[in-house]
Amino acid sequence: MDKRFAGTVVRATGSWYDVVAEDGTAMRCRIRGRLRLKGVRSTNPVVVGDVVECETGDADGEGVIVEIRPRRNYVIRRASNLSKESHIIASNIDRALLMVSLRAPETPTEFVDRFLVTCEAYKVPVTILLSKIDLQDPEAVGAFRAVYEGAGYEVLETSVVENRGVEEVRTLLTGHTTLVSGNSGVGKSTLIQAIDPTLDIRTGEISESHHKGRHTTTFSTMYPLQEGGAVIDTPGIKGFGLIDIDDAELWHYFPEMMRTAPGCRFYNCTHTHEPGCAVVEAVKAGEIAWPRYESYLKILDEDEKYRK
Ligand SMILES: Nc1nc2c(ncn2[C@@H]2O[C@H](COP(=O)(O)OP(=O)(O)OP(=O)(O)O)[C@@H](O)[C@H]2O)c(=O)[nH]1
Ligand SMILES: [Mg+2]
Ligand SMILES: [Zn+2]
Repeated sequence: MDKRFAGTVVRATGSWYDVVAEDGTAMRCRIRGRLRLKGVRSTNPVVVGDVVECETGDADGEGVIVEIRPRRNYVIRRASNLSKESHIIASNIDRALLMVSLRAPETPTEFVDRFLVTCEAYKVPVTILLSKIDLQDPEAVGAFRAVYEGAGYEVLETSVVENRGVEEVRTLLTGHTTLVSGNSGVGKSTLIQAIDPTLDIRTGEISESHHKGRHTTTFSTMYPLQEGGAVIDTPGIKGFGLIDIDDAELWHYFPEMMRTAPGCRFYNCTHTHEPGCAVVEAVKAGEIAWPRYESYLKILDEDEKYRK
């Protein structure tokens, strides 16, 4: 291996990074201080999916990441509610798979909508995956599908215990780089393990009494798939705060509002109080789902205090 090489970050712990070079060799690397400074508003300057330049290291066999190549895209959230810092979940991905469970554990609607908004804003194609379908109430599943398919999203259903939908997900993943994200305990790692049983991934047990997921996956990891492509397993996230998205542009990231807004009387309509608002009319007529519009209003309202 040359002294300097390029590779992809396949595992990021915060203190060290596994980088796989183009020739397939893997090396554990650390980062140089100035990379930290560059990503000063981010809690994690180097993320899984990054293509980086490294130098082979010292006697201990570790490398040093000296440069991050420009990212094609990424998914980012506010590190915590009141923080000005951001956390990048992964970069250079072809698709995000948002795993949602309607119960055991329950993914809040607002979490789903915030994640979707971010994917729209950063131009990352996203597919919603309803997990643990064996545990769900069919009516709740139907209602969820109606809302999100109505907005224009593809919704898949899986049950790993009943082996339902797994083949469909395998097909979706093959040949691409996919980020799998969602709350803790929704079954991300279990599904990835089912997609490729040769992988060795730790999954969690949910305590029967209170259905609270334990955080099992602690580091983001990119796994190559046998049939081509790669999948990124991530630690479960609790909240999904938006960052760097202005109030005025928020509705651009709700595809159904984007389709309807050309009918509004005012070009700068915020779709809240204006007369002649086509979006509000569509909500009243049931053409735009109320929960989605409600999320829009909530995000406008709640995020205001964090954005200043
Ligand atoms: N009934 C049922 N249980 C499932 C299914 N998929 C996963 N589980 C269970 O859900 C629990 C959590 O699964 P994990 O795969 O560890 O969840 P995770 O999303 O990776 O969680 P974190 O790593 O904490 O983010 C485990 O006990 C799994 O056995 C499913 O399709 N049906
Ligand atoms: Mg996991
Ligand atoms: Zn309007």
